Amino acid sequence: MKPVLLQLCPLPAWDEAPLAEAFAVTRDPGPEVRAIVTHGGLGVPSGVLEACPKAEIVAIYGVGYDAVDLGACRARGVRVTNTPDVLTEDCADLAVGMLLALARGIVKAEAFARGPWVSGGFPLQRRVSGMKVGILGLGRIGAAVAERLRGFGCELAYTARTDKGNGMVFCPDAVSLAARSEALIVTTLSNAETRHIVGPKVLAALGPRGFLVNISRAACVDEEALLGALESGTIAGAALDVFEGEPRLNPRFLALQNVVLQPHHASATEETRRAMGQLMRDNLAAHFAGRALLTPVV
Ligand code: 8YV
Repeated sequence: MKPVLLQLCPLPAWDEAPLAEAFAVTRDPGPEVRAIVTHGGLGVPSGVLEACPKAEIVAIYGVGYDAVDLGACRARGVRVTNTPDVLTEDCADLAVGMLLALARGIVKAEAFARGPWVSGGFPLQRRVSGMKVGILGLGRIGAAVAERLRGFGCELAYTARTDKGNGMVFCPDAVSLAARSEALIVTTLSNAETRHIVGPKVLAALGPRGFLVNISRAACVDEEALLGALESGTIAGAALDVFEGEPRLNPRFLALQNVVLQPHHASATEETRRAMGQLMRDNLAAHFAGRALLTPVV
């Protein structure tokens, strides 16, 4: 008999078909569920583990595991896997694209070009090449962002748990990083330690010429403080791929001209989503074949 798999999130057809081959897929939690599939933002909502007492594994279609209660999984002996590495390059690409879009006003320029195009009417923008950029959290994605921005001749600094001795300027905390940065790119993990790590002090340190880019999680930024800073011009602008309460955005964002808003799609290319789906399914297959998990979190 096929093991029962609870699918909590929509998946592309190229994943749903092989999942349905290998598992009895259900959308409802229940006592017969042995595997749970979910995405990074959704995680495992409260009550689901309790409703699935025979669950053995949670396979996350995404790298972030902040929405899964790892302690509860450990206590129940539930394994957790995610999909790191395969999405690193896309996330870094989008972060750099968002910085370019924000600093160069690419989205507003497109609207302007569609008309009325008044000669000399589009305001001068800001240069990214050579910019002082701070990377908040130099993990895999942060390092890939740094690699790209080196090609732009940016002056790079970062925070991390330890000084990596990599030739970039190490800052011990987010405030000192923001103070030396014209753009701050949030690539850190989301956890209790990094919750609202970008708050009033960091925004003040970034200053009226500073840009913020967030491709991590909304929880890393104090959204109220950010909205206030954007509205008052305390910072120059923000490019955001993640929002509190997404997919519903705080309407205050929509009234702003100094933002670039993205629909949480840093990993959303066909190539990467295929690789994420494959890795997620390979982890499930390994578990049910009694082999070592490829990318275990727990
Ligand atoms: C996706 C993500 O939004 O990897 C993550 O943690 O947030 C993204 O890649 C998601 O998990 C896929 O729907």
